[in-house]
Amino acid sequence: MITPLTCRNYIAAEWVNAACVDTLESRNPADSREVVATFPRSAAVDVDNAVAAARKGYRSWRLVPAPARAEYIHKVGELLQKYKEELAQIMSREMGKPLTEARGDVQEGIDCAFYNAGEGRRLFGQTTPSEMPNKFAMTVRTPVGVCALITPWNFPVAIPCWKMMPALVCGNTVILKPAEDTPACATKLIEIFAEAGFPEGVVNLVHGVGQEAGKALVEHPDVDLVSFTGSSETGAFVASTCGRTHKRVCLEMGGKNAQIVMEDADLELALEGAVWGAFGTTGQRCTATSRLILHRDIKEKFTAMLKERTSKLRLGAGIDPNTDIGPIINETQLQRVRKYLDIAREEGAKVLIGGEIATEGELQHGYFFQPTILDQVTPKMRVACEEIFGPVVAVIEVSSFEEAIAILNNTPYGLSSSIYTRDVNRAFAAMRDIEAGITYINGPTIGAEVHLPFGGVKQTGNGHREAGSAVLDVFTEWKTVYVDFSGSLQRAQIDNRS
Ligand code: UN1
Repeated sequence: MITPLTCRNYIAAEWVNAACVDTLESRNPADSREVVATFPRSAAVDVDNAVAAARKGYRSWRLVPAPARAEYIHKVGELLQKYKEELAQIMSREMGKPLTEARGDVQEGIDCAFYNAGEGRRLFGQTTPSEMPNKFAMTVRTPVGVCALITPWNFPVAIPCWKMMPALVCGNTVILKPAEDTPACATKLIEIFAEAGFPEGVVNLVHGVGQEAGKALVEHPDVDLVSFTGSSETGAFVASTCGRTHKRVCLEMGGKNAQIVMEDADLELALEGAVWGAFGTTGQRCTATSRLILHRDIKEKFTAMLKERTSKLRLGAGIDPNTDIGPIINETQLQRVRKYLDIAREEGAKVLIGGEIATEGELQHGYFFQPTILDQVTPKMRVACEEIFGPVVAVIEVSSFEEAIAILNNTPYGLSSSIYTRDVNRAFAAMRDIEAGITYINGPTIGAEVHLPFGGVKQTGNGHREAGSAVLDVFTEWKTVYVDFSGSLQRAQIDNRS
């Protein structure tokens, strides 16, 4: 057993204890006997301290030229490269994903660093003609202020990076409140930010429980912006609180992503996409494929192929190089997935493979669920509508392209989507008609890249996008500037034309 890491808060460039001595633990989901880290149960007073530090830091950070701010981000990118393996090992133990995926998660953070570092020399505004002679008009981006960033456990490095890096390059200061399940990942990540030498108060970390530290941050009157990735229920609370307290808010919530496989698709390719999209990261991505919409002409063949391929997947600890599928994050989530299987059976879905908690050998010590295919699912069943967030995929049969698109769209969510077809006309029609923030043609629903907008329509989000240059609209305010060099008063909105 490795000694658990003792995590502390990071406020005003110091590692500090929380006011309350209570601590909580994160455990290895592949072997719940192992404590990975202990972390403080921060209260409103700790949040107050972090917000005060971030406010103080903001006064000078906003005035640091953006290219100089970007150099810190670049340094974080280099340090992430240096500590990549160490971070990936911690992540595999604390969150459970296979090492190859954990390295990919850190790499996403590295890519995000170098992309956002480049933004320091862009942050473009516009210039445009004025109605008046000898008058100049332009727009500039200005920071929003103190940003509370509330992040989930499923991408414990990449998602904090997505939020912190653009926020910082735009001149904001940040308080990260990471998920309770992954405090060690957050601590290691913030150690890297500390090593990069950001000025005091620019980067802050507050551990704790969502209902306590998270809630206090969202309600805090001196927080200007909340960026949240997580469940729809918590997102609704965040949205309403931010509405009431007049904060800017960016939400990234649930998904019920589907992959369509048409009768003309390359079935081997679609199969690999389905397996990776549904069972990669144990189905615990908000982009995971949780519905497979199959054309009736290939449905029997494709589900047989899928069953065969799924039967070969090996469950195990993330740090074991033979593992294809890691554990579910914790007992609560494991039981939630199991309950959905009860619901599926009651609703009349057929369990083609899997469907149970895995308990053989070493697996009994962890939170493992067998990769599961549900057949004969109809669009109205709860398992076809609700986000499960586990290795469970629901198969729905359709008779036409139009029906496939209609069923894909028949969900309150709209994050990711995919269609496998060789017909270029259908591919373009799908691109146009699918209601989702992301559509893949002949690729799985997972695997978004950091330089493109990430986010969803309908109940997945609130109209914002993360990543790419679109995220700048979250972390900056537009300022419109008019410069009148005529030397005389020019009155706008006066019309002398008769
Ligand atoms: C998430 O699950 O919240 O597109 C993020 C993907 C990853 C990010 C997933 N790049 O699958």
